[in-house]
Parts: sequence; C-alpha cells; structure tokens
Amino acid sequence: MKIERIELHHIDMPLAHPFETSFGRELARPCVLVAVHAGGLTGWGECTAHSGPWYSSETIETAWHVLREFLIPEVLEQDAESPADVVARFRRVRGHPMARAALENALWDLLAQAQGVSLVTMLGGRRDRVPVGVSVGIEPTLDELLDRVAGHVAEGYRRIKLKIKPDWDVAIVRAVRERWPELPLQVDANSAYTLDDAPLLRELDQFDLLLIEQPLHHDDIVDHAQLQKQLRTPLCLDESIHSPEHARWALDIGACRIINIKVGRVGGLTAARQIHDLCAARDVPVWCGGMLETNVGRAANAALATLPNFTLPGDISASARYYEQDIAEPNFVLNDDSTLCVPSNLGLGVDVIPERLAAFRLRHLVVPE
Ligand code: SMG
Ligand code: MG
Repeated sequence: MKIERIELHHIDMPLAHPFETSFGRELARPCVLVAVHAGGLTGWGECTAHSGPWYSSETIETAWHVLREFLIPEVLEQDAESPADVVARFRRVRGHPMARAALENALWDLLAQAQGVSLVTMLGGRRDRVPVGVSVGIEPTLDELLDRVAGHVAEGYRRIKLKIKPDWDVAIVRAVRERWPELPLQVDANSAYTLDDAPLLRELDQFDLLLIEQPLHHDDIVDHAQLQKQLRTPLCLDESIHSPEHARWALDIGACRIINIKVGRVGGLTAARQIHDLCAARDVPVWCGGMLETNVGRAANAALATLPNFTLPGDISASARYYEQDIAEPNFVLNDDSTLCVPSNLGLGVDVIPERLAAFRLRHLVVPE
C-alpha cells in the first residue's frame, strides 16, 4: 500500500482520577495520536510519551519533532506491505521508541484492515479476552488508598498493583495484605530506590507479592541482578527494557524473572512481540504494562496481550478507570472474571470519534498539507 497522508493530533484529556507515582502526580493525559491514510483506510497509533521526561526521556515535543522530521518522511508516499518494511526504514533512528511505536502501530492497524483481519489475528494471538488488573497510584493517606483498593476489588479486579516510594512502601503493603490476604498483589517503585535499600526491599518478601517492578535506576540491569539474588520475590523490569536486546541482556545476567512489556517503551508491536517470543523461549512470564492510554492504545495493548506467554494480568484496565469520555469507541468493560474482551473486528477494532478529537485537540499536523 502506498501511504498517502499522515496526521498528528496532539490531544489532552482529563483523567477520571489523579494518578500519582514516585515521580509525580498527573491530572490529565496529553498524548499524540498518529493517523495513517492509504487506499481509503485509516490506521491509528498512540504515542505514550508524556508532557515531561519523568517516566522516560521522551516527551510529547521530542516525539512530535522526531515523527515530523525523521519518521514520517521514511514512510510517506512509500509502499508498505508489512510492518517489517517500516521497522527496517526506522532502523537508522536511535532511541525515541515511543515516537517509532506510534507510527509503526498505526501501520499495523492500517495493514490489518487492508488484509481484512483483526490486529489479534495479524499478531498471531489466539485468545478473545485477556486477564487484567489495576494499577493504584500513591494516595494522600493510607485510608484513601484502602478505599481505592476496596473500590477496585468491588469492581471485580482480581489483581492490584500498588505504586510505592520511600516512606510509602512496607507499611502500606502490609495494610493492604492484612485486609486482603488472598489478593494477587504486586508493587511498582518506578526507580525510587538504590541498592542501599536492599534490606528494606527484602522486607517485602513477607507479603507474597507476584513481583516487585523496577525498584532501582531507570536504566540499570547490573544492580537489579545484585538485588534479585537477595530477594525471594521475582523482580520485574519496566523502564530498563527498551528493546529485545535489553531484554536478552537483562535475562542473561539475572536482572529480573519477569518482564513488563510496553509497546511504546520498546519501540512498537514488532519489538514487543520479539520480547514476548524471547521470554517464552526462556520460560520467563511477561505481562502488558500501561501508560494511561486512550482506547486507541488500549486496543493495541489488549491485542498484544493475547499472545500466549502473557500469563500475568496486564495494566490494561477498563476505559472508565481512566477517562470520563474516551477519544475512541467502544469502551473496554471489565468482565466478571477480571478480563477484558479484545475486539475481533478489523484492525484495532476501535473508532476515533471526530467530534471528540476536535474537542480534545491542542495541535494538528497534516503531511502533505
Ligand atoms: O495504564 O493503567 C495504566 C497505568 C499503569 O502504573 C502504570 N504505569 O510504571 O508501569 C508504570 C506506570 C507508568 C505510568 S506513567 C504515568
Ligand atoms: Mg512500571
């Protein structure tokens, strides 16, 4: 297919509830949506970079710049028959995985529609629903945290992830564990600790957690390998894994026993599937992380999570957990068994609503004009 036109939409949507991690509090979710047009079809991709370089070094502005100057020119007016064609053209661009992923994923959606299949089928997934949990941010008080967890448990989530940071760790995990002795529970520090905190992190071993996510430096694997030797609980890497190579290096040195795969952080669906396959070959479980996506990104995450080695529940919660009104429909709704159904219609299987796009949009680029 010859790619005829590409659009970037910079949008900003208020979150239904503020989300706080060890690196900051967010009230809204700005993001860039990419639309790729060819042969009367439109494919959509979501860029998971945030306004500031807090979770990773990419931002909305860096993604906009790299997409406009370097990535869009690689695909515009070119033929793309498969995602591999696009990945090959992006190989020259170092870093900027979230920018690359947004455009590559839009092409997956477009090509799946052109082939008359769902994204799930194109990826090789087999399930029609995926197990999910919810990630609970840092709250002003322990009581408010317990209320939020209780609310999500009542909604039917059967796996809870707690954000932790120094002075918001052992005590809050103990309180949640005492109230819900059987609940599958995991924690995520977003790099808030150092190896000197190993004694404190060892205290978490007593709570029967599924995993401890990215406790140490955002680019580290060496210290994590040291820490893993001192813990019973599996470590899971998020921020440190930027590519299939990083995944292999981390596993080779024992830096983690589980990997959180985020499509944006690793540079697109192709790389995400490669990490899935690598981990499957080594009996390392994976799960799909989340970046507070709109239904566009959520549909891609859900499709990815249908691959067989996504054995742990993903941070792919129901749409209502994130936004009062999403940019795309239909919404994802939690099933009784703590799963989400994955769309089986063509491509991503969600439709961006033009009026909402216009209402939430801050900036718009169309190439060629
Ligand atoms: O999409 O449900 C979601 C959020 C899941 O906790 C979540 N993501 O480090 O895993 C993570 C964080 C990053 C969020 S950036 C605000
Ligand atoms: Mg994380």
